[in-house]
Amino acid sequence: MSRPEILAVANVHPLYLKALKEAFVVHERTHEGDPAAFALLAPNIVGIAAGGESTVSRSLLEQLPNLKLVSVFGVGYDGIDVQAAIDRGVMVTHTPGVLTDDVADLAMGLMLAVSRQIVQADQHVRLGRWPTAPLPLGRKVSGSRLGIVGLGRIGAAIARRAVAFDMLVAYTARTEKPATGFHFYATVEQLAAAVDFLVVITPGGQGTRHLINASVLSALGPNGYLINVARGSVVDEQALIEALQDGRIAGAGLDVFAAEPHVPEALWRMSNVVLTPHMASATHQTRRAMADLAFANMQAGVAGQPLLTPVPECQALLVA
Ligand code: NAP
Ligand code: 8YV
Repeated sequence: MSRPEILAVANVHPLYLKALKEAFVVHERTHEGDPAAFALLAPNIVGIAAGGESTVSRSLLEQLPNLKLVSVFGVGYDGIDVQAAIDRGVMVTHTPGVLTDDVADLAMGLMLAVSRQIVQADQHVRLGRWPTAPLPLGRKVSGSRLGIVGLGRIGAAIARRAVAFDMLVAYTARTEKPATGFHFYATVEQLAAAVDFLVVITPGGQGTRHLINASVLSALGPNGYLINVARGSVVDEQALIEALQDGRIAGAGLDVFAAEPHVPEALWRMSNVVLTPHMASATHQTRRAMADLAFANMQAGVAGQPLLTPVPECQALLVA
């Protein structure tokens, strides 16, 4: 029996691709590389494999008359036109939960790295400066005030870690969560004004675009640190660079950027900034779990079986 055919768009992780290739015929970015061949094979495509940073547009979806699902390797799916998929009866799945711990760990790591100057301290030792010059003092994390923008799965995991650091946790989200016992602020600006560290962990997309703007950064203030492990689009990057240059905030820990993999050179030069290449979920264990879940969703969707983790918009459809 012939194997079902899948289209892999840009940014699909190799572990996920490997699993797919064992079960399906995988066309890798054929729509970009060979449009003529793609036009011929498009009616055969039943699944799209994507990553958290992939784009799946309405126009691509419209070219695939027999598509059943888009299975995203990642919890964020802001690059997928979910409404266009739903309009065509196509389901979208993602990988929530399995990466929560890793992302929360990296958020804590960035907070510690930037405030305790771990990167500069390492250079201080390696460059042989220890015998001759003291390292400037850092900033205490334990017992300080943490503001979390987005108290979902990952935000809550960051809060649990912060409680163990005796931090005073507050948050903002679309909805208040009284059961958490943490103080809720209705706006990001109010939250920023009340904390020492502001950690951003919302989805990307239009709903959160530039949620962190110049006013929020000014409210965070010259002793405040911004940590972004969400999406680059959530922060106005130019406003952030200016706030750092002017000393309007103390520093930043950034895992995500507006135009990845390109990071503004202005940020490279700043010693009060720690930069990582969108790697919050990049451990062997978690990437394996993400690949397994994305693959299981693809298998289920192609076979017409119940999906393991449809995105909330599609869950709502399945329930209705
Ligand atoms: P989640 O459980 O859906 O949580 C999202 C949270 O964001 C919710 O608390 C939600 O509020 C809040 N939110 C949404 N829109 C908002 C807005 N306009 N203003 C304020 N808060 C808003 O998702 P998750 O599993 O924690 O993942 C969150 C995001 O992290 C992903 O979508 C992805 O973009 C990012 N991420 C990044 C990496 C990385 O490698 N750096 C890895 C994984 C995930 P409500 O609770 O009120 O709905
Ligand atoms: C991944 C992510 O790096 O899950 C997400 O939303 O941003 C990360 O876990 C990405 O999805 C890999 O494609």
